[in-house]
Amino acid sequence: MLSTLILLLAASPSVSWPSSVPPQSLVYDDFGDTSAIQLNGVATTLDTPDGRVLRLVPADRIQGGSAFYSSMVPISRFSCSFEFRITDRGGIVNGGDGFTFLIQNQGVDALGGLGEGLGYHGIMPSIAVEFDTYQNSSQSDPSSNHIGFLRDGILNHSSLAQLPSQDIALDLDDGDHWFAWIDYDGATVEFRLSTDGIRPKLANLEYRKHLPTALGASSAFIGFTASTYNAYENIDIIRWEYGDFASILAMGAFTPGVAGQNNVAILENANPGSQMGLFASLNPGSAYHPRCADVDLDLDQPTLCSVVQASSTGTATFSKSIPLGLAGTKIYFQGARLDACRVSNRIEQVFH
Ligand SMILES: [Ca+2]
Ligand SMILES: [Ca+2]
Repeated sequence: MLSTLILLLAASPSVSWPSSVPPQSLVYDDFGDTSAIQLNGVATTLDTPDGRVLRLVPADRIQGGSAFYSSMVPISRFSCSFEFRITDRGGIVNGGDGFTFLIQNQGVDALGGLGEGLGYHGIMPSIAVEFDTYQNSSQSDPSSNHIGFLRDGILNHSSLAQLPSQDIALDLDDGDHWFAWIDYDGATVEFRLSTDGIRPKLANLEYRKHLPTALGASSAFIGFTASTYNAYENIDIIRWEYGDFASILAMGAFTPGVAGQNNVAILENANPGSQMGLFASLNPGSAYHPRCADVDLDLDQPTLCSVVQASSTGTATFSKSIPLGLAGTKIYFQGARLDACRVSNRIEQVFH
């Protein structure tokens, strides 16, 4: 009977970015307004088929650019995500050199060494993730297409032996849209990557580090660096979001809790404007993993049965007509933000 309910209520999950700015967060759906961003070197904004993007470097020789949010932001815990696209690769080999997302406390105008330096070389103190599209033997690069953690302006993988890196099968500079997530829970930085906009269940890379100690402060500048040399490509950031890690979502029981009637459950403390999903199952899960909203629910065989957009005050209201046939059946529900790592408490509901 529940499966019938789920089919009736099913809605396709959609990836969406918040359209409003929650407190203490930054959300750039495009870069039409960069008044709060410091652009360094050749970094600029440009109208493209993706809208007005942040172009870190153009497809030309020996270029370097960086961009930082002008104000320091809290780094004790955070969730960051962005979309990027690398186009028109050319020059020697097949495009280069790549870019970094970094957290640094050198200054808002920081721009490091070009070419193999990714505009990052020498920036310290800092922690970065690299999107490296050119293999430099002098940096012990594992391939011409890899991601990795970097620190303190050092790019040499031999010197960074304790920091994880990973070859990527698809070319990062293949001209397609790519999506990245960097989450920090106060202990471990997790780095995820996908081409479909769906946040992967498992992190590509993890780096256990106390960032406030590494950065020398509980706040820092966040942004991007990029460079070219004799290989080049356009490197565009299309969207960017940074905010507090894992807001606590709270979902209450359905009211009036009567089968055959319309029932309402309210989920609070969601990110304003974000897409919230309601999941249902006949069984509770065996483990609780509150950091993986999109997949790791505390439900066994959960089904997404409703998607709503959170209000400007962070409330999502799920309204469901519960079939009479479900009277007396215990159903487990959980709310989750669909494009990030946020899940609510699990509720148990018996409709009378
Ligand atoms: Ca390289
Ligand atoms: Ca590298």
